Amino acid sequence: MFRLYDHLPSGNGYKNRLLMNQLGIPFERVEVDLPAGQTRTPEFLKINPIGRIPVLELAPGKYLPESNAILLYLSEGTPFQPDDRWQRAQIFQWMCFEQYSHEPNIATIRHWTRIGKATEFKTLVEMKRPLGNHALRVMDSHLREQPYFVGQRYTIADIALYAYTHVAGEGGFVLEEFPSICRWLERVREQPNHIEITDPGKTILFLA
Ligand SMILES: N[C@@H](CCC(=O)N[C@@H](CS)C(=O)NCC(=O)O)C(=O)O
Repeated sequence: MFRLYDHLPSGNGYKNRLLMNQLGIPFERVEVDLPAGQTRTPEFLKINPIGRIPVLELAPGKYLPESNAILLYLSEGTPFQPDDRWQRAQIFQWMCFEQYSHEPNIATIRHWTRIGKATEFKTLVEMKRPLGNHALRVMDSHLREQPYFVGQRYTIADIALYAYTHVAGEGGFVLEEFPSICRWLERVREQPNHIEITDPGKTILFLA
């Protein structure tokens, strides 16, 4: 059975949990205690030298880190990743956007807010918030014309972007200002076998 090294509040981990649920792939979630520093222990660094979750263990000792690489791996040959070359390239395009323009600005502010450090990181928050809002504007304008990010249907591009967008309010982003995003969030929530970010599934603890 696949194992996902994960941390429940993580949007990156959630992308992979959500897809595996929607594909009906059984997996065991290994909860890694980030606040306790477990990602930086020698035991975890053997799993991912970068010291970050999520990591998918495909077979004993065979590890794949990076949430979007995991999405690509799991969705190959399924309706979540089209065969069409142009559509696949557009999926990669949105995933790069997510990692470069969206997650670093929206997920970080959400994280600092959740752990009560938004004031301590005030300068960074002030720098990142307009960049996060810009990313949301880009998404909203794209979704004004289309129901999903690529090919008029739900794909891993939507999963990659849904993860931190739907909880952006936890970082003080005002999603109501982006009506096309709000309608898209609803469409994503209505997909079969959708799970919430708070759903732990079958979980064991990482012991290090
Ligand atoms: N690009 C990576 C980012 C992974 C990442 O930033 N993980 C965070 C949690 S969301 C983490 O493990 N932080 C722990 C640490 O830095 O020690 C991905 O998409 O998987």
